[in-house]
Amino acid sequence: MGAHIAIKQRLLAQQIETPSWAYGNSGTRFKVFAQPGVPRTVEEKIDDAAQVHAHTGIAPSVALHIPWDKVEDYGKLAKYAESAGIRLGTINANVFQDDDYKLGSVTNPDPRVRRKALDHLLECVDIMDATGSRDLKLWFSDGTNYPGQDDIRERQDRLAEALDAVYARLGANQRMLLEYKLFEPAFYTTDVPDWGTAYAHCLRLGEKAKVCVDTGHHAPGTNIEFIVAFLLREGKLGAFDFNSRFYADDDLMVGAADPFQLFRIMYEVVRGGGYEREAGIAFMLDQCHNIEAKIPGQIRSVCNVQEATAKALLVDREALAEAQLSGDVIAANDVFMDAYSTDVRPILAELREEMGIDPDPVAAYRRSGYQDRINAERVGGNQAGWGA
Ligand SMILES: [Mn+2]
Repeated sequence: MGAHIAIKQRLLAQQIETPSWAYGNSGTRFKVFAQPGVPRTVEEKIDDAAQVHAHTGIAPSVALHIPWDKVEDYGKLAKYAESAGIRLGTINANVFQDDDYKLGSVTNPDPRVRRKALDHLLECVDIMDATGSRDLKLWFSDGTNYPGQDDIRERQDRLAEALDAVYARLGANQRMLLEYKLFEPAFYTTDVPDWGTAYAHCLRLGEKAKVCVDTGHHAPGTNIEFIVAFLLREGKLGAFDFNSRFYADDDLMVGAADPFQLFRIMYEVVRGGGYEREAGIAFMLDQCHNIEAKIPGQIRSVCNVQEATAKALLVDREALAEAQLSGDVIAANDVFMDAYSTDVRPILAELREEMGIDPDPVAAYRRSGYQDRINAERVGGNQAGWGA
Protein backbone atom coordinates (compact mmCIF):
# COMPACT_ATOMS: atom_id res chain seq x y z
CA MET A 1 0.00 0.00 0.00
CA GLY A 2 2.93 2.31 0.74
CA ALA A 3 3.93 1.96 -2.90
CA HIS A 4 0.43 2.97 -3.97
CA ILE A 5 0.54 6.12 -1.88
CA ALA A 6 3.85 7.05 -3.49
CA ILE A 7 2.46 6.37 -6.97
CA LYS A 8 -0.64 8.49 -6.32
CA GLN A 9 1.64 11.26 -5.10
CA ARG A 10 3.60 11.14 -8.35
CA LEU A 11 0.46 10.95 -10.48
CA LEU A 12 -0.78 14.15 -8.88
CA ALA A 13 2.12 15.97 -10.53
CA GLN A 14 1.11 14.88 -14.03
CA GLN A 15 0.00 17.48 -16.57
CA ILE A 16 -1.30 16.72 -20.03
CA GLU A 17 -2.05 19.44 -22.56
CA THR A 18 -5.02 19.09 -24.89
CA PRO A 19 -5.06 20.63 -28.39
CA SER A 20 -7.62 23.26 -29.40
CA TRP A 21 -8.13 21.48 -32.73
CA ALA A 22 -9.38 18.32 -31.03
CA TYR A 23 -12.57 20.19 -30.16
CA GLY A 24 -13.26 21.27 -33.73
CA ASN A 25 -14.59 19.22 -36.61
CA SER A 26 -12.13 16.94 -38.33
CA GLY A 27 -12.02 14.01 -40.69
CA THR A 28 -9.98 12.38 -43.37
CA ARG A 29 -9.17 13.45 -46.91
CA PHE A 30 -12.53 11.98 -47.81
CA LYS A 31 -14.98 13.56 -45.41
CA VAL A 32 -15.21 15.85 -42.42
CA PHE A 33 -18.19 14.91 -40.25
CA ALA A 34 -19.74 17.83 -38.40
CA GLN A 35 -20.92 17.25 -34.84
CA PRO A 36 -23.42 19.21 -32.76
CA GLY A 37 -22.05 21.54 -30.09
CA VAL A 38 -18.73 22.11 -31.83
CA PRO A 39 -17.04 25.41 -30.85
CA ARG A 40 -17.36 28.39 -33.18
CA THR A 41 -14.71 30.46 -31.46
CA VAL A 42 -11.42 29.93 -29.72
CA GLU A 43 -13.12 30.90 -26.45
CA GLU A 44 -15.55 28.00 -26.91
CA LYS A 45 -12.62 25.66 -27.55
CA ILE A 46 -11.10 26.89 -24.30
CA ASP A 47 -14.40 26.20 -22.51
CA ASP A 48 -14.32 22.60 -23.81
CA ALA A 49 -10.69 22.14 -22.80
CA ALA A 50 -11.62 23.43 -19.34
CA GLN A 51 -14.22 20.64 -19.12
CA VAL A 52 -11.51 18.05 -19.76
CA HIS A 53 -9.45 19.55 -16.96
CA ALA A 54 -12.45 19.77 -14.62
CA HIS A 55 -13.17 16.05 -15.01
CA THR A 56 -9.60 14.70 -15.10
CA GLY A 57 -7.78 17.21 -12.89
CA ILE A 58 -4.60 16.80 -14.95
CA ALA A 59 -5.21 18.73 -18.19
CA PRO A 60 -4.60 22.35 -17.09
CA SER A 61 -3.56 23.81 -20.46
CA VAL A 62 -4.68 23.98 -24.06
CA ALA A 63 -2.43 24.27 -27.12
CA LEU A 64 -3.27 26.88 -29.74
CA HIS A 65 -2.89 26.61 -33.48
CA ILE A 66 -2.14 29.73 -35.49
CA PRO A 67 -3.96 30.89 -37.59
CA TRP A 68 -6.89 28.62 -36.62
CA ASP A 69 -6.98 30.28 -33.18
CA LYS A 70 -6.01 33.75 -34.27
CA VAL A 71 -7.43 36.59 -32.15
CA GLU A 72 -6.80 40.32 -31.85
CA ASP A 73 -5.69 40.31 -28.24
CA TYR A 74 -3.78 37.28 -26.96
CA GLY A 75 -3.30 38.76 -23.51
CA LYS A 76 -7.06 38.96 -23.21
CA LEU A 77 -7.37 35.37 -24.44
CA ALA A 78 -4.89 34.24 -21.78
CA LYS A 79 -7.06 35.96 -19.17
CA TYR A 80 -10.15 34.25 -20.60
CA ALA A 81 -8.43 30.86 -20.23
CA GLU A 82 -7.45 31.71 -16.68
CA SER A 83 -11.05 32.57 -15.81
CA ALA A 84 -12.11 29.22 -17.30
CA GLY A 85 -9.64 27.47 -14.99
CA ILE A 86 -6.90 26.60 -17.48
CA ARG A 87 -4.01 28.31 -19.26
CA LEU A 88 -2.79 28.69 -22.83
CA GLY A 89 0.00 26.29 -23.73
CA THR A 90 2.09 25.50 -26.75
CA ILE A 91 1.77 27.63 -29.86
CA ASN A 92 1.55 25.52 -33.01
CA ALA A 93 2.64 27.18 -36.23
CA ASN A 94 0.88 26.43 -39.52
CA VAL A 95 2.87 26.75 -42.72
CA PHE A 96 1.01 24.09 -44.66
CA GLN A 97 -2.38 25.47 -45.60
CA ASP A 98 -1.64 28.34 -47.91
CA ASP A 99 -1.57 28.06 -51.70
CA ASP A 100 1.92 29.53 -51.58
CA TYR A 101 3.16 26.40 -49.82
CA LYS A 102 2.48 23.99 -52.66
CA LEU A 103 6.21 23.37 -53.08
CA GLY A 104 7.09 23.85 -49.45
CA SER A 105 7.23 26.57 -46.82
CA VAL A 106 10.64 27.29 -45.30
CA THR A 107 12.26 24.95 -47.84
CA ASN A 108 10.41 26.37 -50.84
CA PRO A 109 12.66 27.15 -53.81
CA ASP A 110 11.11 30.65 -53.99
CA PRO A 111 12.73 33.06 -51.49
CA ARG A 112 9.50 35.10 -51.28
CA VAL A 113 7.56 32.08 -50.00
CA ARG A 114 10.36 31.20 -47.59
CA ARG A 115 10.22 34.74 -46.21
CA LYS A 116 6.45 34.53 -45.80
CA ALA A 117 6.75 31.24 -43.92
CA LEU A 118 9.50 32.60 -41.70
CA ASP A 119 7.47 35.71 -40.94
CA HIS A 120 4.62 33.48 -39.77
CA LEU A 121 6.96 31.54 -37.48
CA LEU A 122 8.31 34.79 -36.03
CA GLU A 123 4.75 36.04 -35.53
CA CYS A 124 4.08 32.87 -33.53
CA VAL A 125 6.91 33.85 -31.17
CA ASP A 126 5.29 37.31 -30.79
CA ILE A 127 2.10 35.49 -29.82
CA MET A 128 4.02 33.40 -27.27
CA ASP A 129 5.23 36.64 -25.71
CA ALA A 130 1.61 37.75 -25.31
CA THR A 131 0.20 34.42 -24.10
CA GLY A 132 3.14 33.58 -21.86
CA SER A 133 3.61 30.28 -23.68
CA ARG A 134 6.90 28.48 -23.27
CA ASP A 135 6.91 26.37 -26.41
CA LEU A 136 6.69 26.88 -30.15
CA LYS A 137 5.91 23.67 -31.99
CA LEU A 138 7.10 23.36 -35.54
CA TRP A 139 5.92 20.75 -37.96
CA PHE A 140 6.76 21.13 -41.62
CA SER A 141 4.76 19.43 -44.34
CA ASP A 142 7.66 20.28 -46.64
CA GLY A 143 8.99 17.69 -49.03
CA THR A 144 8.75 16.51 -52.61
CA ASN A 145 6.62 14.04 -54.50
CA TYR A 146 8.96 13.12 -57.34
CA PRO A 147 12.63 12.28 -57.79
CA GLY A 148 14.45 15.32 -59.12
CA GLN A 149 11.65 17.70 -58.16
CA ASP A 150 13.96 19.78 -55.97
CA ASP A 151 17.43 19.58 -54.49
CA ILE A 152 17.22 17.48 -51.32
CA ARG A 153 20.38 18.95 -49.81
CA GLU A 154 19.56 22.54 -50.69
CA ARG A 155 16.23 22.13 -48.92
CA GLN A 156 18.09 21.18 -45.74
CA ASP A 157 20.11 24.40 -46.07
CA ARG A 158 16.92 26.44 -46.41
CA LEU A 159 15.39 24.66 -43.42
CA ALA A 160 18.47 25.33 -41.30
CA GLU A 161 18.39 29.01 -42.26
CA ALA A 162 14.76 29.38 -41.15
CA LEU A 163 15.31 27.46 -37.93
CA ASP A 164 18.33 29.67 -37.13
CA ALA A 165 16.22 32.81 -37.54
CA VAL A 166 13.41 31.52 -35.33
CA TYR A 167 15.84 30.26 -32.72
CA ALA A 168 17.51 33.66 -32.56
CA ARG A 169 14.11 35.25 -31.88
CA LEU A 170 13.29 33.01 -28.87
CA GLY A 171 13.20 34.61 -25.44
CA ALA A 172 15.25 33.34 -22.50
CA ASN A 173 12.46 31.03 -21.28
CA GLN A 174 11.08 30.01 -24.64
CA ARG A 175 11.77 26.81 -26.52
CA MET A 176 11.40 25.46 -30.01
CA LEU A 177 9.99 21.95 -30.48
CA LEU A 178 10.82 20.36 -33.81
CA GLU A 179 8.42 17.64 -34.84
CA TYR A 180 9.14 15.03 -37.50
CA LYS A 181 6.89 12.89 -39.62
CA LEU A 182 7.70 9.93 -41.80
CA PHE A 183 5.65 11.05 -44.81
CA GLU A 184 2.49 12.85 -45.89
CA PRO A 185 1.63 15.15 -47.48
CA ALA A 186 4.92 14.76 -49.33
CA PHE A 187 5.37 11.21 -50.54
CA TYR A 188 8.88 11.00 -52.02
CA THR A 189 11.07 13.03 -49.66
CA THR A 190 10.09 14.75 -46.46
CA ASP A 191 12.42 17.46 -45.17
CA VAL A 192 12.07 16.44 -41.50
CA PRO A 193 11.14 12.76 -41.83
CA ASP A 194 12.56 11.26 -38.64
CA TRP A 195 13.91 11.87 -35.16
CA GLY A 196 17.50 11.78 -36.38
CA THR A 197 16.95 14.72 -38.72
CA ALA A 198 15.10 16.66 -36.02
CA TYR A 199 17.79 15.80 -33.49
CA ALA A 200 20.63 16.95 -35.77
CA HIS A 201 18.97 20.32 -36.38
CA CYS A 202 18.18 20.77 -32.66
CA LEU A 203 21.72 19.82 -31.66
CA ARG A 204 23.15 22.45 -33.99
CA LEU A 205 20.68 25.08 -32.80
CA GLY A 206 21.31 24.73 -29.07
CA GLU A 207 19.69 24.20 -25.67
CA LYS A 208 16.35 25.79 -26.49
CA ALA A 209 15.67 23.45 -29.41
CA LYS A 210 14.21 20.03 -28.59
CA VAL A 211 12.60 17.18 -30.48
CA CYS A 212 8.86 16.53 -30.31
CA VAL A 213 7.92 12.86 -30.63
CA ASP A 214 4.49 12.48 -32.22
CA THR A 215 3.67 8.85 -31.53
CA GLY A 216 1.76 8.54 -34.81
CA HIS A 217 4.60 9.72 -37.05
CA HIS A 218 6.62 6.54 -37.44
CA ALA A 219 6.81 3.59 -39.76
CA PRO A 220 4.97 0.47 -38.57
CA GLY A 221 7.15 -1.54 -36.23
CA THR A 222 9.33 1.40 -35.16
CA ASN A 223 10.51 1.05 -31.57
CA ILE A 224 9.34 4.43 -30.27
CA GLU A 225 10.47 3.77 -26.70
CA PHE A 226 14.03 3.42 -27.95
CA ILE A 227 13.81 6.88 -29.53
CA VAL A 228 12.42 8.23 -26.26
CA ALA A 229 15.22 6.62 -24.21
CA PHE A 230 17.89 7.92 -26.59
CA LEU A 231 16.58 11.49 -26.80
CA LEU A 232 16.14 11.68 -23.02
CA ARG A 233 19.69 10.50 -22.50
CA GLU A 234 20.90 13.23 -24.84
CA GLY A 235 18.76 15.89 -23.16
CA LYS A 236 16.95 16.50 -26.45
CA LEU A 237 13.45 15.20 -25.79
CA GLY A 238 11.21 18.23 -25.53
CA ALA A 239 7.68 16.97 -25.93
CA PHE A 240 5.21 14.31 -26.90
CA ASP A 241 2.31 14.60 -29.26
CA PHE A 242 0.30 11.61 -28.11
CA ASN A 243 -2.16 9.79 -30.33
CA SER A 244 -2.35 6.31 -31.73
CA ARG A 245 -2.21 4.74 -35.11
CA PHE A 246 -2.97 1.51 -36.86
CA TYR A 247 -1.65 2.31 -40.34
CA ALA A 248 -0.40 5.85 -40.85
CA ASP A 249 -0.91 9.17 -39.09
CA ASP A 250 -4.30 8.09 -37.81
CA ASP A 251 -4.57 10.62 -34.92
CA LEU A 252 -6.69 8.16 -32.92
CA MET A 253 -7.11 8.26 -29.16
CA VAL A 254 -3.79 7.60 -27.47
CA GLY A 255 -3.57 4.11 -26.03
CA ALA A 256 -6.45 2.90 -28.17
CA ALA A 257 -4.47 0.96 -30.75
CA ASP A 258 -1.62 -0.26 -28.57
CA PRO A 259 -1.82 0.43 -24.83
CA PHE A 260 1.24 -1.78 -24.28
CA GLN A 261 3.32 0.51 -26.48
CA LEU A 262 2.14 3.53 -24.50
CA PHE A 263 3.18 1.76 -21.29
CA ARG A 264 6.63 0.99 -22.76
CA ILE A 265 7.03 4.64 -23.78
CA MET A 266 5.96 5.90 -20.36
CA TYR A 267 8.33 3.46 -18.68
CA GLU A 268 11.27 4.96 -20.61
CA VAL A 269 10.04 8.45 -19.69
CA VAL A 270 10.03 7.52 -16.00
CA ARG A 271 13.31 5.58 -16.30
CA GLY A 272 15.06 8.46 -18.06
CA GLY A 273 13.94 11.16 -15.61
CA GLY A 274 11.54 12.66 -18.12
CA TYR A 275 8.63 12.46 -15.72
CA GLU A 276 10.22 14.94 -13.32
CA ARG A 277 8.90 18.47 -13.73
CA GLU A 278 12.46 19.84 -14.07
CA ALA A 279 12.96 17.76 -17.22
CA GLY A 280 10.51 20.13 -18.88
CA ILE A 281 8.92 17.53 -21.14
CA ALA A 282 5.60 18.74 -22.53
CA PHE A 283 3.04 15.93 -22.60
CA MET A 284 0.49 16.88 -25.21
CA LEU A 285 -2.28 15.21 -27.14
CA ASP A 286 -2.38 15.70 -30.90
CA GLN A 287 -5.58 14.03 -31.93
CA CYS A 288 -8.73 14.42 -33.91
CA HIS A 289 -12.04 12.88 -33.04
CA ASN A 290 -13.61 12.21 -36.40
CA ILE A 291 -16.38 9.79 -35.48
CA GLU A 292 -16.41 9.77 -31.66
CA ALA A 293 -17.61 12.58 -29.39
CA LYS A 294 -14.83 15.09 -28.91
CA ILE A 295 -14.82 16.09 -25.25
CA PRO A 296 -15.29 12.52 -23.95
CA GLY A 297 -12.63 11.49 -26.50
CA GLN A 298 -10.18 13.93 -24.93
CA ILE A 299 -11.12 12.85 -21.41
CA ARG A 300 -10.63 9.21 -22.34
CA SER A 301 -7.25 10.02 -23.92
CA VAL A 302 -5.99 11.90 -20.86
CA CYS A 303 -7.08 8.96 -18.70
CA ASN A 304 -5.31 6.50 -21.02
CA VAL A 305 -2.02 8.38 -20.59
CA GLN A 306 -2.59 8.50 -16.84
CA GLU A 307 -3.26 4.76 -16.74
CA ALA A 308 -0.10 3.94 -18.71
CA THR A 309 1.87 6.28 -16.44
CA ALA A 310 0.53 4.55 -13.31
CA LYS A 311 1.65 1.19 -14.70
CA ALA A 312 5.06 2.60 -15.65
CA LEU A 313 5.47 3.95 -12.11
CA LEU A 314 4.57 0.50 -10.75
CA VAL A 315 7.55 -1.22 -12.38
CA ASP A 316 9.74 -2.56 -9.57
CA ARG A 317 12.97 -1.07 -10.81
CA GLU A 318 15.10 -2.68 -8.13
CA ALA A 319 13.85 -6.15 -8.98
CA LEU A 320 14.17 -5.34 -12.67
CA ALA A 321 17.79 -4.22 -12.30
CA GLU A 322 18.60 -7.32 -10.28
CA ALA A 323 17.13 -9.61 -12.93
CA GLN A 324 18.83 -7.68 -15.72
CA LEU A 325 22.25 -7.77 -14.04
CA SER A 326 21.99 -11.47 -13.31
CA GLY A 327 21.09 -12.12 -16.92
CA ASP A 328 17.75 -13.65 -16.02
CA VAL A 329 15.79 -12.76 -19.12
CA ILE A 330 12.53 -14.39 -18.04
CA ALA A 331 12.60 -12.82 -14.58
CA ALA A 332 13.29 -9.37 -16.03
CA ASN A 333 10.43 -9.70 -18.48
CA ASP A 334 8.21 -10.93 -15.61
CA VAL A 335 8.90 -7.82 -13.55
CA PHE A 336 8.06 -5.61 -16.51
CA MET A 337 4.90 -7.51 -17.46
CA ASP A 338 3.75 -7.68 -13.86
CA ALA A 339 3.47 -3.90 -13.80
CA TYR A 340 1.70 -3.81 -17.15
CA SER A 341 -0.76 -6.49 -16.09
CA THR A 342 -1.70 -4.73 -12.87
CA ASP A 343 -5.21 -3.32 -12.84
CA VAL A 344 -4.52 0.29 -11.85
CA ARG A 345 -8.15 1.39 -12.08
CA PRO A 346 -8.69 1.12 -8.29
CA ILE A 347 -5.59 3.28 -7.64
CA LEU A 348 -6.80 5.88 -10.14
CA ALA A 349 -10.32 5.86 -8.67
CA GLU A 350 -8.83 6.49 -5.22
CA LEU A 351 -6.61 9.22 -6.59
CA ARG A 352 -9.55 10.98 -8.23
CA GLU A 353 -11.63 10.81 -5.09
CA GLU A 354 -8.75 12.35 -3.18
CA MET A 355 -8.57 15.07 -5.84
CA GLY A 356 -12.27 15.74 -5.40
CA ILE A 357 -13.29 14.52 -8.83
CA ASP A 358 -15.43 11.61 -9.97
CA PRO A 359 -13.64 8.24 -10.25
CA ASP A 360 -15.16 7.85 -13.73
CA PRO A 361 -14.42 11.11 -15.61
CA VAL A 362 -16.24 10.17 -18.85
CA ALA A 363 -19.40 9.17 -16.97
CA ALA A 364 -19.20 12.33 -14.86
CA TYR A 365 -18.93 14.45 -18.02
CA ARG A 366 -21.98 12.70 -19.51
CA ARG A 367 -23.98 13.35 -16.35
CA SER A 368 -22.90 16.98 -16.16
CA GLY A 369 -25.31 18.17 -18.86
CA TYR A 370 -22.55 20.24 -20.50
CA GLN A 371 -22.91 18.48 -23.85
CA ASP A 372 -26.68 19.08 -24.00
CA ARG A 373 -26.11 22.70 -23.11
CA ILE A 374 -23.54 23.35 -25.85
CA ASN A 375 -25.56 21.38 -28.39
CA ALA A 376 -28.44 23.76 -27.69
CA GLU A 377 -26.40 26.95 -27.39
CA ARG A 378 -23.92 26.60 -30.21
CA VAL A 379 -26.27 27.04 -33.10
CA GLY A 380 -25.41 29.27 -36.03
CA GLY A 381 -22.00 30.71 -36.80
CA ASN A 382 -19.17 28.71 -38.28
CA GLN A 383 -18.09 25.57 -36.52
CA ALA A 384 -14.36 25.30 -35.99
CA GLY A 385 -12.58 22.73 -38.04
CA TRP A 386 -9.59 22.10 -40.21
CA GLY A 387 -8.66 25.28 -41.94
CA ALA A 388 -11.14 27.40 -39.99
MN1 LIG B 1 1.80 16.22 -33.98
